[in-house]
Amino acid sequence: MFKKILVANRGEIALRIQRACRELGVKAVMVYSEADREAKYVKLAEEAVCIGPAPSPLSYLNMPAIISAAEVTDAEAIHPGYGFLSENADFAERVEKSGFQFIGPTPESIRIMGDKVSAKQAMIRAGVPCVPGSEGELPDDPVQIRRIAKAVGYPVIIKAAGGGGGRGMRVVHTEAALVNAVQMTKAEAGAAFGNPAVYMEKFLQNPRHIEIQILADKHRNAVYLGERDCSMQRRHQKVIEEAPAPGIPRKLIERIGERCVAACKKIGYRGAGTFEFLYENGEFYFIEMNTRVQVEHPVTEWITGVDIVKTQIMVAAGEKLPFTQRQIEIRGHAIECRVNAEDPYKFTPSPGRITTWHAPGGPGVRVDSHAYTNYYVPPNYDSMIGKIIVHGDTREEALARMRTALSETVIEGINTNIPLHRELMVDAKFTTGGTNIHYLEEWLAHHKR
Ligand code: MV4
Repeated sequence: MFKKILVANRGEIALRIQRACRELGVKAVMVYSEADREAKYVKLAEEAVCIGPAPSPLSYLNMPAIISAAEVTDAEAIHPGYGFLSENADFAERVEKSGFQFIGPTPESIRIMGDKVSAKQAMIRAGVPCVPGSEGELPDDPVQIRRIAKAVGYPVIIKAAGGGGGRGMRVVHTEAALVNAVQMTKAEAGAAFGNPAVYMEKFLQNPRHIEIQILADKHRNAVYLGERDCSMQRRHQKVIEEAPAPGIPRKLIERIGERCVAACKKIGYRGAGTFEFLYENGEFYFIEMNTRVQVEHPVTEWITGVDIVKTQIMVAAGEKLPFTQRQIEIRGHAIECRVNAEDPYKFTPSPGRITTWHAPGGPGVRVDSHAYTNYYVPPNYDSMIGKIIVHGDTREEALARMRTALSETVIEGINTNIPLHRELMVDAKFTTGGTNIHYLEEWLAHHKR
């Protein structure tokens, strides 16, 4: 096992990784920007290094500053968390060329999954079902583009190979609009991602967003840890996640989970990863793979009993996965509410000083947050200030626990989306389960204030 790890992130995930290090008896070096001097995990740290000013390009995205911090503190490995440099293949490569272990997959895996065309081709080869569409990048020839769309069937969606997470996509309903839409998406993709390549898929109208969590070691062992339902989202930002996904037969999850595991083994994947699927009419369609630990990992930790962050560190150190697929059992139901510093209905950011912070507690309640009374939420970063996660034997018990937890939560001094969560936890459609990716935005449109 490593003696010392550098945590190249901020906020609640920096604290989460620090906790995993403590449990493993590994020293954690925290890095921080000038805006994060007062962060809890910096105060709790035995070692912390300032890596630059508040703007993330100068600090959390500053590769030389982060690698230098690892060098001066004699860290052996770097955990990138999520966001920032976590899915940057060049960073992973520079980390390894500097003699450190990157806690994540190989740069090659990150690069393949970062290009959505090569990711899809890898998944098709590995037997993972994908959305029907163009085989690879779209050609320039309008005649061929029309022929492909006709074969796929309208509506279609044009997606940038360099996009992902909802960036660089366009839905096309008619042949008349097709070629122009392709050209526009290509131009935007070239400007935004430095890669004009686009591909085409059948546009699924009312899918759910279901993802499969996997963990793999360096010895070609891999397991899936069930699924998460992340359909409750607004503008591609997840708001509520839960596991298991309501109403999806276990047999279907097992089938797709086994496909994901086989794909991991085939491509030599290692570390934590997530296969994102659209789920419609009883079928799974792969769309993207995330090569990092995700915000919503705690719901999976709770239904499986697996510590995903500790396991990431163990497999990066070369250890074998400490469990087999047969030992993974799904128990109960978990729900996560993301707590954002924002207006709950207008969604404008609400940074500033938290004057009161009362976190909820009791049976089946977990709070992952770096915030505390008198903590100043800096305006420079993402508005998520923490997560409330609950577990129950059943979904109904988990919902009741979340309602109780939200009723206990007091955050004053800034606006948060807690009032929105309180309303959603008693919404008839959400509490029934199985809402699709459009539900939250439709709900918000009908609950204007
Ligand atoms: C789609 C789709 C419908 N059909 N692809 C958006 C984020 C990116 N990961 C993929 N996205 C979508 N791809 C096909 N072929 C609809 C979406 C989509 C979406 C997906 C997951 C969660 C929320 C979403 C919101 C709008 C659109």
